[in-house]
Amino acid sequence: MSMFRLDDPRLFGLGLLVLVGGMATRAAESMGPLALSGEGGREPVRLLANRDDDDRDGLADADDDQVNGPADPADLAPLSIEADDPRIVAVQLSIDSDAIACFRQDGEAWRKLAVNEAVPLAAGRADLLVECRSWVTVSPAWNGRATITAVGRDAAGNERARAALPVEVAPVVLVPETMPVREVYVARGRYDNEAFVARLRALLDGLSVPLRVHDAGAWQEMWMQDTMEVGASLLPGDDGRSMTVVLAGLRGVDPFPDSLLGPDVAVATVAEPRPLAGGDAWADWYGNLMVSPATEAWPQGRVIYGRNVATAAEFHPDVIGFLAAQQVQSPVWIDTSWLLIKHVDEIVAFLPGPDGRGCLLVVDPLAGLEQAQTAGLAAAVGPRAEAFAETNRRVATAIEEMLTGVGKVPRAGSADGQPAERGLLGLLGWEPSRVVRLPVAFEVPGELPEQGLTDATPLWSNPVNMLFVNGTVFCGEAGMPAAVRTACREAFLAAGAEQVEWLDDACYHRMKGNVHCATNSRRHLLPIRTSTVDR
Ligand SMILES: [Ca+2]
Ligand SMILES: [Ca+2]
Ligand SMILES: [Ca+2]
Repeated sequence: MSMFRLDDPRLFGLGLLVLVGGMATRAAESMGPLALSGEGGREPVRLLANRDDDDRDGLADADDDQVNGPADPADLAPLSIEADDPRIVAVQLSIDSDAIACFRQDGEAWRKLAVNEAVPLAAGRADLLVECRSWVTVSPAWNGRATITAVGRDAAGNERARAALPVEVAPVVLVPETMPVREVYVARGRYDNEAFVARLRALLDGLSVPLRVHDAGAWQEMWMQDTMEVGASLLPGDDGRSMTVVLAGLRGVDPFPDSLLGPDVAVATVAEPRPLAGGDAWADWYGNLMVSPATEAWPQGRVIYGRNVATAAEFHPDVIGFLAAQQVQSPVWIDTSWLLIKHVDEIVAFLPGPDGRGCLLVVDPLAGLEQAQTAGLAAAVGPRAEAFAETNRRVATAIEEMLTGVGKVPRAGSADGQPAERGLLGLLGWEPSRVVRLPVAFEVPGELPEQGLTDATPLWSNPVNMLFVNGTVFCGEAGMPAAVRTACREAFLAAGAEQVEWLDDACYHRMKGNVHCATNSRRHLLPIRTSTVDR
C-alpha cells in the first residue's frame, strides 16, 4: 500500500498530519488499489504560493522549473510517499492543475517531475516537494484547489495501490492596521518633507521599527499609502509560515512595490492601471482600500473600499474581484462621494479597542464644527459661516447613513450585492459601542449646491488618517486647534492606543492628505504581542 506523509510541522498543523496519517492507515488496512480522493471529508493540505524571490533573480520562484536556492524549499511542502507493499517499486504522480508541481531530489538538486514520470522508491519510500505556483485567480480562473494522485506500481508496471491528496493554496489576505508593524515606508524628493521624515524616523527609532525611505520619481509616489497594499498569505497553525504579498500599484507610476520582491515577499499584479477622470481620478489609489480587524462574524475581518455613489466609480474591480475570490475577507464598500480625494482612509480607521477586539474610528463633523466655532477659525465665524455649518451637517448625515444604513441612498454595501440594512456596522457585525468619533471639520470650495455635497477637505489634519504603530498613534497636527488635539488624544486612548505622538504634516496637509496617506507599513499577520515581535 502507498501512503502520503507530510512530516514537517513548520509547514503543516498537527491536525493535518494526523488526518493525512489516518488516511494512510486506512489505505494500509485495505487490500488492492484504493481510491481515496474526496473520502472522509479530508481537508485539503494548504500550500503557500511560492511567488517570493529567494534567489533574487527578479523572478517569482514559482515561475521557473527549479527550486531556487537553499531557502526556497521551505516555501514548498515536503511530501513523503511510503509503500508497505514490497511489490511496489515506483510511484507515478498525476496532478489535475498546472498550478501545482512536484520536485524530486536529483543528486544535490531538486528537479521538477515530468508528466507521468515514475519515481523509483528507495527503501519503500520517495521524498518529494510540492510547489504551488499561483494564488487563487479570477482570470484565468483557478479556485486554488487541486488533487495529487499517486499510483504505486510493481516491477511489471501494474497498479498496486492508489491514493489521492487534495491540496489548496492559502488565500491572499489584507492585514489589519492593528497588527504589529515590521517596517514603515515613506517617500522623499518631491515635497518639502525633510522635517516630517526626520520626526517619523525619530519616533520609529524609539519603537525599534525600521523606516525605509523611497526616493520618489513622480509626485504621486509621495503618497506611499496609495502606491501599494501590503497583504500576506499564511498557513494554518500557531506558528504557521507566512509570506508577505504586495499588491502592485495601479497608477502607472509605482516602481516601489515591485522593488520589494525578495525572500518572503511576493508581488501580486492582479489589475492594470485604468484611465479615471475628474473627481474619480484617485479611486484606484490604495488609500481607498483597507481591511477591518477580526470580528466575531468575520474572523479575518472584511475588506473595505470606497465607492462614489454619485457616479458609481469605485476601487479597481479587478483587485476587489481578486480579494473576493480569496473567500475570507468578503469585501464591502462605503460611500466616499462627498470627499475631494474620495478615499476610505479619510473616513474610517481601526484601533484595538479597550478590550483588544477592535473599534472603528470615524470622523465627527459636528464635533469638528463646534471645535472650529469655539476656536474662532475663519471658516467657522467668517462670512461663509452658515455654508460651513451646513457642509458639516451634510457630511455628518452621510457618515451616519454609512454607519447605520438609515437614509434613502445606500452608503454602504457588500461587493456581492447583499443588502446592508445596518450599514457598515451591520456589515462588520459590530454594535455602535465600537465606534469612536474624532472631531474634524470639513470645508468645500465655492458655493454649496442645493443638496448633496462633494469635494470636501478637512480643515485641519484629519486624525482618522493616522498611522498606528505597535500601540502608538502617529497623528498629524497641521492646523489643528489645541482643544482638538486634546479631544483626539482622549479618543485614541479610549480606543485602545497606548500613546499618541504628533507630527507636523503641513507639507502633506496642504496637498490634501495626512500621515496615513504619506506612509505605508508591512505588518505581521498574526496578533503577536508587541514585545515578542521579531525586528
Ligand atoms: Ca522555482
Ligand atoms: Ca526567483
Ligand atoms: Ca521561494
